[in-house]
Parts: sequence; structure tokens; C-alpha cells
Amino acid sequence: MATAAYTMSPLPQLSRAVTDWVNSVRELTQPRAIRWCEGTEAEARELTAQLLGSGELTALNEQYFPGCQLYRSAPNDVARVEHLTYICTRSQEDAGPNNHWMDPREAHARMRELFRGCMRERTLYVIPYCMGPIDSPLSRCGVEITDSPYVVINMMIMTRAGRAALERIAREGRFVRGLHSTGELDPERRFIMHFPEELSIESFGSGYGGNALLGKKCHALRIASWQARSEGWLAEHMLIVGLQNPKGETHYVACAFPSACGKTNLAMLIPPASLPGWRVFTVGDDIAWLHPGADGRLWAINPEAGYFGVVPGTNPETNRNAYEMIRRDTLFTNVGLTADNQPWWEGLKTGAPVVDWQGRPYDPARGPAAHPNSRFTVSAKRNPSYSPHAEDARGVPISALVFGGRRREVAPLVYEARDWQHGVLVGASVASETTAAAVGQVGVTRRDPMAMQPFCGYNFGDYWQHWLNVGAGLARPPRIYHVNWFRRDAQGRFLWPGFGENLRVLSWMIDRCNGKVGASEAAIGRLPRVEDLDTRGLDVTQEALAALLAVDPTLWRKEVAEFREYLGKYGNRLPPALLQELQTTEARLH
Ligand code: SAT
Ligand code: MN
Repeated sequence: MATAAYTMSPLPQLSRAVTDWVNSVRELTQPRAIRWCEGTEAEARELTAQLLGSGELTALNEQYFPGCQLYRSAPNDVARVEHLTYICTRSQEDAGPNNHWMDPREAHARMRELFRGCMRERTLYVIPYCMGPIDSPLSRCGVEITDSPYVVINMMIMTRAGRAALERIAREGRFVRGLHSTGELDPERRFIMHFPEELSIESFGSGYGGNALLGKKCHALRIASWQARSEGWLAEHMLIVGLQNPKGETHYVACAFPSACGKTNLAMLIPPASLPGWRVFTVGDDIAWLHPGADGRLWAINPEAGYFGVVPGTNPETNRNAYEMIRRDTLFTNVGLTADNQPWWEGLKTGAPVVDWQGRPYDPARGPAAHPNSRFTVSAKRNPSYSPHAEDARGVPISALVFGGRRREVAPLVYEARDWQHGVLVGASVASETTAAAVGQVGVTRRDPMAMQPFCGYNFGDYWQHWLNVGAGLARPPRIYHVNWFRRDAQGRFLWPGFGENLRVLSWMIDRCNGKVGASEAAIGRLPRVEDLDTRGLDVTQEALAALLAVDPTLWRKEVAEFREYLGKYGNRLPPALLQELQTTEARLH
């Protein structure tokens, strides 16, 4: 029985397919009201005012943080839950050993029971959204249904949400269906289910980030990676940054690092004073959709419209752009507060916390003031380094792809793949120490191919084959690199200063793309010699530089043996070309 009254709006008339689906969800979830999101600023203001009124949001200091609010999530709902995230394909093999799998019939049945009547006394929000510039043929659309107004205001920042997206859906007919309810926020009744064959997502029991903002990881990575394979492109966990050299030439680079490994900082990099004349432009900080262009190059769009970034550590020295960006019109989640109601987090050099992220009086004995995975949500337009080409319908051409992880040892500062095929092996071999972005132990090294371990919506074996196919079709493929900003010395100290200084490594890559600089051949690929890097004004000793660029054959033989064992899980889905590349590397190491 239908219980909801429509808020009068012409939106339900735009797409029959969307309205039919909304009606069937209404029957199942029994909301008190339905609200279709137009996507206007007035609507965002009204929702925010409503949440401030109900106490779900706290207004922050108007003088120093105008238009900013604080949201506190449930203390047991602060990160992605990979162990409760499933890919539900008819065949388990298609989901692959890299995913938790459930039969789609069983998953739908379970979710139906969770969703049944779950929105009684709540409003059902319909959020039509477009991932990517609204007029780009590379963009794809979806609709999220949710009972969380917090999700609505996040989605309005993170995507192009509202009427224009629904009009596009009405024209195209195809959209990803995402159904979300916070349920009771009970970790025992929490699931994030993906049905790539149906282009749909069902998420229950969490209100946090990647579990609940379904346009982000669920759609733009897990479902989109599946869509991308069938359509001949790549959906990747990559930032996109434009680097303009002192001569005025701009190269775009896309970099894949696991969550909370500095993608946002690299995307907003500020050139060090010792490298004058460089400018850096952000296209995206988390996700890249890469399409082969008619010119044989790879073209990238950022499907997102905002940033959902890690707050702790942000300060004027680490990322001045981000620090400035989040001082107005920003939604903070799970940070602490100062006595005068300013947000506070670890790594901020000013102010002092009096309230922690759970709203309790701050007591260092109880842990940090801000949760290590506390986040800011802010429009990309607030970014001082936002690229003038970020909204280009055709995207930006990519000169280099970069993979990386957080490794104390083994991986050198940077190396270059011999060619695309070898580059796919390099990407597949990424491993990284875990961070607070996902529930679980922090700091253990795990394999994270292409930084997509939590996000690839199908069997990694098929995914690597798809990567090989895409590269084979490119007349002018980007060069492929691996970086490690996190290498340490025997005392555990970082060898590389990171942040703005990373530009020196990126500039070597660009010079390589232009054939302007040398490299030395190593077993694992090509490395810069110390003299190939621009080290003017760099405060790193020669010994540290040598250590950063060293390849220890003993450690690497062990690394490659572990990787070979890992690949074994993929059995006959493993592309033979990848094994061939592995053999080549092994032979060179012996
Ligand atoms: O998945 S989230 O969007 O919550 C953040 C991340 O892990 O990158
Ligand atoms: Mn991410």
C-alpha cells in the first residue's frame, strides 16, 4: 500500500522509468513523504537549515568558517566496510577472488527484508545525478534513493545532481539505480551490494562516505568499471592533475593510489619556491574515467563535482590550497571543535580542541580529537587550483599514468614501465600499507592492484586483460610509472619530503614523455639517475637520494615471488601476457 504524498513537483513526470522505480521502492520502504531533488542552491540551503534545526548538523564559527557545518556519524559507522561489500553477479567467477560474492537472487531477497518498511516516519529522497560534466558524452547517470538528508547534501556537492541529470536520463533511458537506507546503523544489519549485470546498487545500514554516497565508489568505480569494460574504457581510482612547466606547456597525469595515501594533496600540489614557473591544476582528486580518443590518446574526465577528503594533516604547509578551500561552504564529518566552535583536527598547528569527534569533552587519553578518517565535503569549484579544463566535455589528454602505494621499503621513489604491457604488470603489482579509510587493521601491507582492490566490480583477471586490450588499441598510449613517497630509512624516518617536492618526480616523467631526459635500466624498469632529477633547492642528502633510487635484488626477488603466488589465485582468468611480463622481470632479477 502506498503511504506517501508527493511534494508537488514536475520532476516525477520527466522519466517514466525513474518514476516507476521510485514507486516500487515506495511500496517496499513505506516512507512518510517523497522528495525529488531539483539540485538548486535554495534547496541545499533549505535542507541544511532543516538539519541544523533538528540538531543533526552543527553550525561552525560564522566568522572563521562561514557556511560550514559539522556532522557527527554514529561512532561505529566511520569508514567503508569492505567485508560487508559484495559483487553479486550470476557467476561467482565473474566477481573473482578479489570480491566478496553473493548470488544475486539471495542478495536481493536479503536486502528486500532489510528495506521492507525501513522508511516509515522518514522522507524518501530521489537524487538524479550525472557523473561527469553534464554535457559530456563520457559522463554516465544514476539515481540514488535515500532516507538520509546528510547523504542528499553530500551528493549535491559531490555530483551534478538534480533536474539537468534527470533530463539527461529521460533522453538516454539508461541509469544506475542506487537504493540506500541508513536503517538502524546496526553493523550486524549492514550490506553494500552491487549488481553490475543490472546496473544497480543496494546499500543498507551505514550513513558514511563510500558506503552511502552511492555515486562515488559504488557507481563511479564498481559499477562503472563493469560498464567501462563492456564499452571499451577504464574507470579508475585516480586523481587527475595538469602540470604546466615554465615554458607554458601543460601535461595531464592520472595517478592511482589507495585511499588516504595523498591523492587529494597531489592533485592540489603547490610547487616549491625552488621550482619557479610551474603551475598545477586540479582536474580530479579520486576517480578518473579514461576513454580512448579518436587521436589515439587516452582522455580523462573526473566524474565527481566535489571532494570528500581526509581532514587530519591538512594545514598551510601540507596543502595550502585545501586549507584555504575548506574555510567556507564546507561540510565537516567527525572532526573535533575548539572553544569558539571552529573545527579542529590533528595536524592543525593552531587552536586547541575542547570537544572530540563524538561530541565528548576532549580527553587525549580517549584518542584523537578528530577521527583519523574524518572528512571534508566541498565543491571542486572552491579549489583555488581548479583546472579551467576540468569541465571540458571531451576531457583532458593523459601523458602519463602513475601507480603507487605506501611502502616502507622495496619500492623505489619512482620507476618507469618499459611499455604499456609491462605497465599493466606494474599496476597489478601495487601493494600498500592499509589506512583508516576502511574498517580494519591500519598499517599492514596488502596487495592493492591499480589501487582498485576495494573497487573493481569484476574479476581482476578479466580487468587486467581489459587493461591490455585498451592499451593495444591506443596509437599514443601514456607512459606508465610507479612511485613510492613513503619509503623510510632504518630508523623509520621518511626519506622523501613529499608534498610539493613530488613535482620533481612528476617533472622527470614529463621530460621522459618529451624524450628530454635519461634514465637507467634496472630489472624492474627504468629509474632516474640522481642527475636526471631536478634537485635544485631540495633538502635531501645524496645518501638519501641514493637509497630512494636503490633496487635491492634480494628484496625484489622476494616481492616478485609473493606477487606470483598472489596472481595464482586468478587461475585461467589471468592474461598470459601478464605472466610473460612477470617472467621477464624475474629473469632480469636473477
Ligand atoms: O570511500 S570513501 O568515499 O568513504 C573515501 C575513500 O576511502 O576514498
Ligand atoms: Mn578514494
